Amino acid sequence: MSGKTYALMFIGIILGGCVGYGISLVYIPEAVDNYFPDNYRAKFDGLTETYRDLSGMYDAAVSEIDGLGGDIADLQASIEELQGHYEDLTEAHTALEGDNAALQEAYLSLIGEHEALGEALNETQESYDALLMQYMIVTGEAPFTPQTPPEGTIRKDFAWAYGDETWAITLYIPEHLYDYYSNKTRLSTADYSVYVTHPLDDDYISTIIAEFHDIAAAEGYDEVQQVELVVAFVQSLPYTSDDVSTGFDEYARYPIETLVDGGGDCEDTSILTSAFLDGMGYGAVLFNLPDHVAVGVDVDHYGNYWLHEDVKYYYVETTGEGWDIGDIPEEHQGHTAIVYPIIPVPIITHDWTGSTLNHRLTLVANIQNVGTGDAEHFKLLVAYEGDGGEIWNAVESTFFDLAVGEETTINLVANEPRGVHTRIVVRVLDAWGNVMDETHSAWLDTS
Ligand SMILES: [Ca+2]
Ligand SMILES: [Ca+2]
Repeated sequence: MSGKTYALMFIGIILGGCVGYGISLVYIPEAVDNYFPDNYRAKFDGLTETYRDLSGMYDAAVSEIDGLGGDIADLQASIEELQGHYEDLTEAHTALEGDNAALQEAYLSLIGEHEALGEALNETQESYDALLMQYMIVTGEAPFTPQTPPEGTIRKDFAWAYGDETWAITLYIPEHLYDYYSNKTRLSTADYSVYVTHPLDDDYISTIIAEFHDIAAAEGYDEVQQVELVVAFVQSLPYTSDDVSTGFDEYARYPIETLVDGGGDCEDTSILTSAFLDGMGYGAVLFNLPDHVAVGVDVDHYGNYWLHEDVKYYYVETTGEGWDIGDIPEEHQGHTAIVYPIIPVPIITHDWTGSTLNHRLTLVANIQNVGTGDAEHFKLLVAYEGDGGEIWNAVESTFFDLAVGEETTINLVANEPRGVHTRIVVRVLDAWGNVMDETHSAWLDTS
């Protein structure tokens, strides 16, 4: 054998030894134990354990991540679905907005049409009323079935001439007012102002005055022309004497009655005229003349007037057409007039019973205020009257007040005069001693 061969054999023996030793370390733990100290083995085992734990945790984390990935995919799908819904809703909302705008436009256009129709209706109504009035003026009668008046009212159409024109108004007079006034007991007074100052009709009278004001405003009338317009209206009402229309004479009508009845005689038309003029704010009075009643008005005019408390009240004739302010019909000229202002006044009525015992009269009187103003400091008087007008044994009550619509009972005792021809007289006196109401017994002869 050569040297080279020996060398190679020697290297082979060394390599084989090394490999054998390495194999013994891997496959025989005792070999490792023998080779490495104890604490290294324990550390190795601990690390191996830790590695296994971490590996388990890693696997669990991976599986969890997989699970979360699934959830994320689900959420993504939900988001996409909601996105789709949102887009659908947006589209629907836009469509509805469009519809709403179209409806709004249609609504506005309908409102416009409604207003135009309302206006056209009013114009038609006015034309109809005007035509009806013209027809009535020409023929003196109503041509068509008149429109149904509002419930509880009485329709009255009036037409009258003033200032080269014919004017027309239609009144719907509340039935309850007419019923109230026409059923009211007539007052025994020559002061017709209470028919004007009664308050129940004031609001309704104002609505008629508003119609006069409309005409006056449109025509630019001054004060005198406004009075003339109203006077011409009343003068155009037909004259109806009381005994023909009511069955008895001197039946005074409240303004509403004269309007519904369509006319009256002098006190009725004077009451109506003064109600209008007073309501319009003019100073107005009533004139009582022999067998006649007229109105006085405080305007700047010329002609006949009566002075009352330093104010000139120009005469206004309310019956018959064509009388100007200040004109007095011939038959009423040259008389004295009693002037009644249009102010609320008490109107007193009374009745009584009396009994006489031992020449002493016991009187029980019932007194009522049927006027429009309160009675203050009034007195009751009882006495015996001789046929020459002498007054015997007068007895007066203490003062009493009586508000509008109230009544009271008063007892008085008076001595009967002996052996005379006499009658009992009972008077209600105002605070100044004026006789407001008076009644008498029949004539009798005392013992
Ligand atoms: Ca009145
Ligand atoms: Ca009358």
